[in-house]
Amino acid sequence: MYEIKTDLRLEDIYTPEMLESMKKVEANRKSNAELEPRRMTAEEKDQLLATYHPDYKKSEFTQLKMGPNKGGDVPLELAALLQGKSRINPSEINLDRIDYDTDVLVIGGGGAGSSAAIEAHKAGAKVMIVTKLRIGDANTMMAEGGIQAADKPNDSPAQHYLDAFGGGHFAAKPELLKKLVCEAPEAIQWLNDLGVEFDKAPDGTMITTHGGGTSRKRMHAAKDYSGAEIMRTLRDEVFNREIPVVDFTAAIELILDDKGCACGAVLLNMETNEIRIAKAKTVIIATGGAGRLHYQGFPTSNHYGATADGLVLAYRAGAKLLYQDTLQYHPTGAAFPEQIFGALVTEKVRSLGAKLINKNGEAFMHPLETRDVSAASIIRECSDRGNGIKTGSGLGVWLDTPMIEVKNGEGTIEKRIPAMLRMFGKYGIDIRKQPILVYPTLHYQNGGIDINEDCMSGVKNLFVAGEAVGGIHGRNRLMGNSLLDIIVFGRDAGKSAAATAAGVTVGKMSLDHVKRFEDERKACGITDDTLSPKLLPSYTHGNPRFEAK
Ligand code: MEZ
Repeated sequence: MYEIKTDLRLEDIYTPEMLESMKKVEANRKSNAELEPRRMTAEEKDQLLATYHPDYKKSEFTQLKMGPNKGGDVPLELAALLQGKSRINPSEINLDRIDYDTDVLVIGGGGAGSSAAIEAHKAGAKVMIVTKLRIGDANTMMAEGGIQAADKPNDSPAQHYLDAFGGGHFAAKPELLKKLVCEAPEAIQWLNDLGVEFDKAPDGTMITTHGGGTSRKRMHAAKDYSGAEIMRTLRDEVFNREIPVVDFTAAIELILDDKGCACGAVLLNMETNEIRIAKAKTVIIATGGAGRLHYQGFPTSNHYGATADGLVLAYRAGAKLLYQDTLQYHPTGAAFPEQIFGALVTEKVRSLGAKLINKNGEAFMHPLETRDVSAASIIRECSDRGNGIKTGSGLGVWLDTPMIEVKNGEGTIEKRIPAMLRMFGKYGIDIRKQPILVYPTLHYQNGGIDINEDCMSGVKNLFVAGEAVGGIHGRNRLMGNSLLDIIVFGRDAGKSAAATAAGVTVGKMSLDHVKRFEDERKACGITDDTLSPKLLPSYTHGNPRFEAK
């Protein structure tokens, strides 16, 4: 039995206003637990999103002035980076001095990069991973609630497809989404065989739950440490295969050959500032998301290095982006206490039965609407409706965690969501007894680099996997489909990159595309000399070379 050790009394933790509101939540708990709030109609959802979802706030977006997506809308922060200034002067880089020579260069050491490296290695290619932090410092590690796959008798990939296609506003690229759902059962089996400790019933069948927008229980989990458990297993496999991993080394430009094919990267050693050159027959971008750009000032659930680097590298090399104007705000980021502001409160809390409650103790929405709808609904409750609860730095609504044990019995929280119990327990909050305060947090980049079915971008021999891809999920992603896409597309990118590499002879290596990009910047009158890729968030102090101007 987990104990919350604290000398704090509730009055030491919460404001009087919070305690007053908490009493109403407690008084209504039983009736709210029995209530089935109705689902919104399609029209209600559209109107809600248009009015309250951050993606619809026009003043936060601008049109790109240059590059393959010229004229397309992007968030202001991303525009500055996509049209930013290179960290190198191409004429100062000696491409004749090769530091690393490999068949497949994987940029990024998260779940997608590791899966890609494992499969490329299995296919017989010489492969290496470069990562600007350490292998496993990635959003994969931060994912909690689970991974989807339609592998139960009452389910099917077709059903999974319909859920995800609708949840993504019918905008997903059909061929990518089809691959995602059809290869999902095999992905789970692959992870299970590698050693992921999925939650299982005594007879060995996987325990599955619902997520927002799912019509069947298909969320497979390792308690609420699912991403960490998957990353642990993948990292072990990378190490077991003795795949070289170059830590603390960021890719700061791609290298193309004289035929315009990707053939390596300019690397920056983050500790010594030295430039290194990697030559490769094929390159895989698996650099993850962008939460640390803090779009619109939102806090984030993302890891420290999530700064959209791969999008910048690929864009400068000529690859098109898709849905670069759509972000996911996870409905339930921690809003209180301040020390964990923006941290992920897994959707699994709602899958297990906790409801979202306003300051008057009312369950104001169905807890398992899709994420964009849920986030917009919470924002509305806290803004125009005036039903939010004041926290130190803003507002939040209650997520009534004790309701989980009202519905499922004592012990459920410790057994199914121990990470949540511990995260709040550190601050004297026992989520078995007290509800928690939540508000949307920047969680996922729905858009990214456009790829074909073989995971290749618009630049030849440049493959992409994971959160850096755009189009798999459309304009909104369902819970558990990201841990799934890093495995499905990571593995496939690794296989495709290895197969392609077998037939590649690298031509003359060049950085002419970087020169051309700089010329285009000048021709378009771009005077903002923000350095990109960003590499680390702006609140980093220290080496000014890493900081955006
Ligand atoms: O897919 C996700 O983003 C995920 C599993 C997050 C969560 O709520 O746990």
